[in-house]
Formats: sequence, C-alpha cells, structure tokens
Amino acid sequence: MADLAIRFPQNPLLEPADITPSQPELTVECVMNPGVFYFDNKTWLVLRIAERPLQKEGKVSFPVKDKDDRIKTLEFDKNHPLIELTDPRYVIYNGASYLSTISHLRLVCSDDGVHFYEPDDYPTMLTGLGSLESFGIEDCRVTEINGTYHLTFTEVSENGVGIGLMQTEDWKHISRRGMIFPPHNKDCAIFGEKINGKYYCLNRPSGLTVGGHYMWISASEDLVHWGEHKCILHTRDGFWDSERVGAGAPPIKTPDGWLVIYHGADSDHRYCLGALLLDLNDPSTVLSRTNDPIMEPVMQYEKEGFFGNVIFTNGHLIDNDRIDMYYGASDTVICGATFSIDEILTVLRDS
Ligand code: MAN
Repeated sequence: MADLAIRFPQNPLLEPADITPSQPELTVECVMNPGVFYFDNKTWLVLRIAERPLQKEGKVSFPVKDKDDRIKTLEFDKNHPLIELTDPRYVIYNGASYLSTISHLRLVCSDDGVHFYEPDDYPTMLTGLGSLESFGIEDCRVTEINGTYHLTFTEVSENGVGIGLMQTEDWKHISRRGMIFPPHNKDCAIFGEKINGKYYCLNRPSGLTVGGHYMWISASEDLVHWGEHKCILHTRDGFWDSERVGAGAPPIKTPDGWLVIYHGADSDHRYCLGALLLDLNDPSTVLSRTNDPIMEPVMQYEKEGFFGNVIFTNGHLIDNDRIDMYYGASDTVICGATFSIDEILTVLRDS
C-alpha cells in the first residue's frame, strides 16, 4: 500500500540548532515527538527537547537530576569494562540503565502551523521534578475536554518509566497531578469526550516475561484514577509492528468509529505508523487495523539522525477531513504531514 502521508514541503520544521539549551552547559541533541493543540488562534507544540553535555573524546557523559532537581553529570570512560553503549538512547553501567540524554518539554506556537517560536508571555519550559522524573519527561499528548487541557507524558527515573498527568486551562498555570500509571507504561492518549459516562485512555504497559509491548484501554471517572483495564492490540509476528505498538495522538471521532493513528516497530527498531478503528460505543472493540503502514520512514531526515528510521507521532490537529500531523523524525527533528481521514477510513474498510 502506498504511503498515505503528504509531507510538508518545509520539513524539517524544527531542528536542534533552532532550540536554546535549557542550561548553558548542555547541548540540544534532539527536538522530537511533539504534543499538539490549538489555543488563542494559534497552533502550539509541546516539544520534547533531549539534551546532554558536549561529548568528549573517549568519554560518555549524560545528565540526571539530583534530589534537589539540579542537573548533575555522570561521566565514564567509553571503554570502561562495566559500560555498555549498544543503543544510542541508553547508557548501561554496571547493569543499571540510564538515558543518554535528559528530556524536558518546551512550548512553542505558530500563526501558520509551519514557523514556530517561543512566546514571551507564557512559561515555556516544563522540566522533570522529583524522584519519578529524575531522568526527564517525554512525549506529551494533549487532549482538550471542555476548555481544560490534559497533558499525558512519560516520566522516567531509576524507578522506571510511567505516565504523568498535568492539567491547565490557560497555559499560564499548570497543575501537576503526578503519576497516573506506574511502570512500565507510556504512550497514553486520552479520548476527547466521555463515552457512556466515562473517560477513556489508550496506554501501553510492557510485559517483562509473559506478554509484550501491547496497547491497552482504561476507564476513569476523574482522569486521575484509572481502572477497567483491557488489552486491545497485540504486536504481529512477521509484520512491520512485530515488536511494539503504541497510540499516537488522541483518537479522532468519525462516523465509522474512533480512528487511532499508532506507531509500530519491528525488531530493527524501525518505527512506522498504522491506523486502527475502535467501536464508537465500546472503544475496547477493535473493528479494523491496517495491514500495511500508512506512513514509513523514507525521507533522508526520517532515515538518518540520532536514532534513524523512526517516525513517531503523538500530536495532530483536525480540520474537517484533514489531519495536520506533527511527528518526530529519526528522534532528531520535527516534521509535519497531512492525511485525509476518508482515505485512511477507506483503507480500514478494506483491511
Ligand atoms: C520509544 C520512545 C520514543 C522514541 C522511540 C524511538 O518509543 O522513547 O520517544 O521516539 O522509542 O527511539
């Protein structure tokens, strides 16, 4: 099947050189995986900025936060016998895993959806705080429900990887609601309205021995306490989504059902996007799933970078039939693409 995405001709829209580091001693390595929302007649992105100190010859160094939320740097010899550096995203020392960069979230806005800037009159930086975010916060999804914006994002620390929640109405006062799903869980997308009186979200716990990186759905009365967990989507042997699957942005309501754009990765960590259709009244029922990706890494900026062959999305805006999707390419830059909802639904009807 052909790639259904029409990429923005201006791609990449944002790259590390466009971003001011959060601290003078850090370098921005990646600007990626933005949450997206519409507010005050503008398109806003909640960027994920990944930073580390400038790397010295023969050494590997990375930042973590201490118990007072101050950045400290850990540095090791690259050829230290206890160091493992097989994946650029991680540093393993003496059996303990760290991230090679620390991420924070940064707000930018745009009048045309293509040129983004940090507004002066808003707090634009959200950094990890406390013992559950000492390795940073990542990959924010934004769901607006009746004027309140709900931010779900990955919280990383030596305790594991879980899902945090923040809420705001005006983007000036943001309240932190803490961890809503404990480790290991990520990729949390809240539906934009109640279904049969309850809130729902997609999330992605990971089974360590039995199970896998599968998509789940959970329900809540208050968006903070979640239950009625159900596993709705497995990986598929021999397919492009054979190793992991995870929801993208909040599901899109269509006459056919809830449309979910999701990421799938294979054993080579190649990340593509596919689509799912969930029942409108019972979103734990999967009605259809695309066999082939609807978007694959093909452009140079999607194939090469900090971690190549990755298309990862967690944000979009909807305008009638058009999806304006923003995505991280190769975990390095931010790009945009449009889809037609109708075209995706046609493929789902035939799947
Ligand atoms: C994980 C997450 C994403 C990242 C991909 C590819 O799924 O950390 O943020 O984009 O891996 O590295």
